[in-house]
Amino acid sequence: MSQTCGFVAIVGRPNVGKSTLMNRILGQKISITSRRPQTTRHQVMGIKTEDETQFIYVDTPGMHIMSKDRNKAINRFMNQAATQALRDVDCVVFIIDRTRWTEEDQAVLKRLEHVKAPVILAVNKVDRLGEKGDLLPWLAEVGARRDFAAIVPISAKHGTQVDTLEEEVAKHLPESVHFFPEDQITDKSLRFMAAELVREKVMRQLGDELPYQMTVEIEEFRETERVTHISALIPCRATGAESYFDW
Ligand SMILES: Nc1nc2c(ncn2[C@@H]2O[C@H](COP(=O)(O)OP(=O)(O)OP(=O)(O)O)[C@@H](O)[C@H]2O)c(=O)[nH]1
Ligand SMILES: [Mg+2]
Repeated sequence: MSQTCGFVAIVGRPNVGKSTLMNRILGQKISITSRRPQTTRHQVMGIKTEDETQFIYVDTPGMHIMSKDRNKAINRFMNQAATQALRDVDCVVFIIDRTRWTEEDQAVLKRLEHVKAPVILAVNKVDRLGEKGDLLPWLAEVGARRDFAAIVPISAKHGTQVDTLEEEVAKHLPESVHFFPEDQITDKSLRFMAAELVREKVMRQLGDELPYQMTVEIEEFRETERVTHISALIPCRATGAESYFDW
């Protein structure tokens, strides 16, 4: 049997569950998640190889409407990262949060207008759907907004129907040799993952006290035979300290 392999962009507004979905599909934490919007800042690849099929998922920062606030540079950077992921992909998974359609979802849909690759709509967080009867009419309504290749209600958190979504994605992967070795699961280094995990813990533990202008720099990453020594610096921007950050 011939091999198939392709890139699959996971897009949507902040906080809809893109990274949770990628981790669920991969069966491990590749991309950090939190209750706060704008958790993902960089594109992260999650690679899944099953027999002759290789899926290369690209988790993206949430696309959002840019405000004229102090975070302008990072907003622009994150939107660009998300848009770039749409070039040359074989399939797009567009995620929304249940039946809550916002201006930002509309903006993402607009950005998908020129995308030639098939777009699958994943209606996420159905585990938290209040009125289950609202779903069917909503699927019909949202389905009229674009010619989606498929519409799949899922719960990324609990895994509901995620296998159905993967089957839909697999239909659009072209015949190709695999780009990555079978056992590789991401394009990111251990050092990057360490920084991301620290950032996730800070975001989760500090909640509302956390300033958005926070980053993590790994100062030491030293692997010895049994222990890896990691030290991280967590700069937080105070007023007047803008120049410290390159974003
Ligand atoms: N109940 C429920 N919660 C979910 C589901 N999927 C994601 N979440 C929660 O939604 C929040 C946001 O999830 P993320 O995966 O970080 O969302 P994201 O789209 O990657 O967000 P950004 O990276 O900020 O754009 C987290 O608290 C998740 O636990 C789901 O299927 N059901
Ligand atoms: Mg994310």
